[in-house]
Amino acid sequence: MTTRAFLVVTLLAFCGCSLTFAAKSWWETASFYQIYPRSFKDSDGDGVGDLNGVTSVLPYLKEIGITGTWLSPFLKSPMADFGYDISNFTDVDPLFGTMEDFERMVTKAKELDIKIILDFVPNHSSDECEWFIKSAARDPVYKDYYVWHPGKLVDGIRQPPNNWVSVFYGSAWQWHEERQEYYLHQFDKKQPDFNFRNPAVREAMNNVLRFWLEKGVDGFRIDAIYHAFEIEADEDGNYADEPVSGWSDDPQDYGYVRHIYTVDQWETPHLVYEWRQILKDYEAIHGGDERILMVETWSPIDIVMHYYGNETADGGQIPFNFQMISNLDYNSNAHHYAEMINRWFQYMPTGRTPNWVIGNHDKNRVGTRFGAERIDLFNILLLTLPGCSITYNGEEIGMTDVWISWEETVDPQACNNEQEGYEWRSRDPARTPHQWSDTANAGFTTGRNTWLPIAEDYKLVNVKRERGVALSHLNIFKNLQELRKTATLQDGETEVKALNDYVLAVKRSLGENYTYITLLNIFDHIENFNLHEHFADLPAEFEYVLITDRSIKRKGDKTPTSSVTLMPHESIVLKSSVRV
Ligand SMILES: *[C@@H]1O[C@H](CO)[C@@H](O)[C@H](O)[C@H]1NC(C)=O
Ligand SMILES: *[C@@H]1O[C@H](CO)[C@@H](O)[C@H](O)[C@H]1NC(C)=O
Ligand SMILES: *[C@@H]1O[C@H](CO)[C@@H](O)[C@H](O)[C@H]1NC(C)=O
Ligand SMILES: CC(=O)N[C@H]1CO[C@H](CO)[C@@H](O)[C@@H]1O
Ligand SMILES: [Ca+2]
Ligand SMILES: [Ca+2]
Repeated sequence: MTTRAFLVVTLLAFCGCSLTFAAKSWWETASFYQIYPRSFKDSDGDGVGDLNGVTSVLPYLKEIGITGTWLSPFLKSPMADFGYDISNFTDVDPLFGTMEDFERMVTKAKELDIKIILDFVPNHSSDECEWFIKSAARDPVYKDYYVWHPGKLVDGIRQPPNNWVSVFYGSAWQWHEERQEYYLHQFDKKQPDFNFRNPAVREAMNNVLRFWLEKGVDGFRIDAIYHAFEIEADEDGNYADEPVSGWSDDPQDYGYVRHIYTVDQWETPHLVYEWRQILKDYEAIHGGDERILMVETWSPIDIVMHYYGNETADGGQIPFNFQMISNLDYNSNAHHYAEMINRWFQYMPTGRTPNWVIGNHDKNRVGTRFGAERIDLFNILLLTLPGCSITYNGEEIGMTDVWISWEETVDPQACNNEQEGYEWRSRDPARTPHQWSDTANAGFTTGRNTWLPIAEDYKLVNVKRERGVALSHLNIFKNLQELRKTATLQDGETEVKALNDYVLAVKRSLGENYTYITLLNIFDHIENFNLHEHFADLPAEFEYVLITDRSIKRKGDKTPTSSVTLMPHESIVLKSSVRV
């Protein structure tokens, strides 16, 4: 045996690492948490959450095992879309605090070893952004920062350039009196789209990334990237109509046309590669842990995969995996679950890391979409699958949607439309204030009013109470984070399968280490399985390491592998009694 081979063998024996030797980067098994700052914690009693509020509860993130948090925007904004309409990309909105407050938050997060990820909203700016104002005034530097068009004349009447529709209803083109042209807005008319075909715009956005890297952020979550590019104008400067979909008979409705020219243009992933290079350049000069990009795109899965990178360029480390959000509902059975999870593995390029998302500020809460009896199920699933998990604030305590009257509704996606059907369009129900305690306004604010109502169930569903209840959603979440630290859950192989229509199993194994099996009973039947019939090479006995309030077994109880029983809606994690 040569010395070198001997060294490798002893190293392997010594540290017990798996044969693929590469050390993992911090984010690869991270547990991320999305904070919606308006609703997390209010520090000054105005009823709106803010940065000092977030700073004050960072120890809570530590308590629940969070590695990093991405925060929805808190940048300068007229708040036509609650901060997704940014008027200054390098300034904090006074509603959320000051740049000094931001810096304090970063410092505190670093002390606690929690990574801070900023929401980067490149698809548009606010119409109150200085760049837009100058563009409208045809300032030579900014003239082409946005997508402008004179429109067309039909019978002498000026019409928008084409039939493109905004996500928030109505034409995607807005007439601008001063410039005497239309500008493109894929969202609200107060959110003009940038012209990413202009190199100056790309450089301006690159500088925004550099600015925040200098401020110490650990990465960015890129909002709605699939809207970045539109099809190029033809020789006459015109943009083609999108084909009518046949799904809606209202030409103002976003579903009226098929979006083949306004989303998912081939250039878009390359924009993300360019941004990743900026992060790498920064790391090369300043060192420190890897900076990350999370990419939000609601695209078909084969397109999503392009955001990981190509053969020569890296893209985002975490293109959000929305398979479960988009394709599962209340009635989905275990085969659907298995299929949605395995699809990601099938499509993911080798060497990349999977990620799992089940909720965010744009979707109904898990307990409302899938039923309160499945809240633990999803937390258990997300935290025992390999790769990174992303939890929307409040899901760890099992918050559910809050019904909000039309009068109290504030989400533009609902308010820009007629009243009929607003409940279906409004994203407010999943954005209500975080429930910290059973005191007034759930401990969210010391003020009298809150920007959205507090959930009626806050006296039962809150952090303080759940800390004291052994099998609360919160404590189950915390127990999961402890389990996640084991070598098998960090590095193990994964097998996901439906045992029948009702029960999903996730097996994690790692060489000669303990094997873990997550069993999720999605429905309300009692189920019994001989796990030997479903998985090879299992030892004769397993131990319960995680139970829920549906369980009749206790933690530490043993079960023969040949006969594992699940109660209705019971989700558990089992650990092999011996190393296999
Ligand atoms: C098994 O896991 C333990 C910790 O749970 C770890 O110390 C050990 O190195 C692992 N062994 C192998 C063979 O992976
Ligand atoms: C953004 O705000 C900063 C700080 O107030 C200011 O220096 C900068 O010029 C502003 N940028 C734009 C584009 O308005
Ligand atoms: C990958 O993307 C980079 C950056 O956009 C580009 O220059 C390169 O040609 C692409 N490589 C392949 C193999 O497509
Ligand atoms: C997916 C999506 O629509 N993301 C964001 C894009 O921008 C709009 C408008 O600002 C936001 O409302 C969305 O949340
Ligand atoms: Ca406040
Ligand atoms: Ca765009």
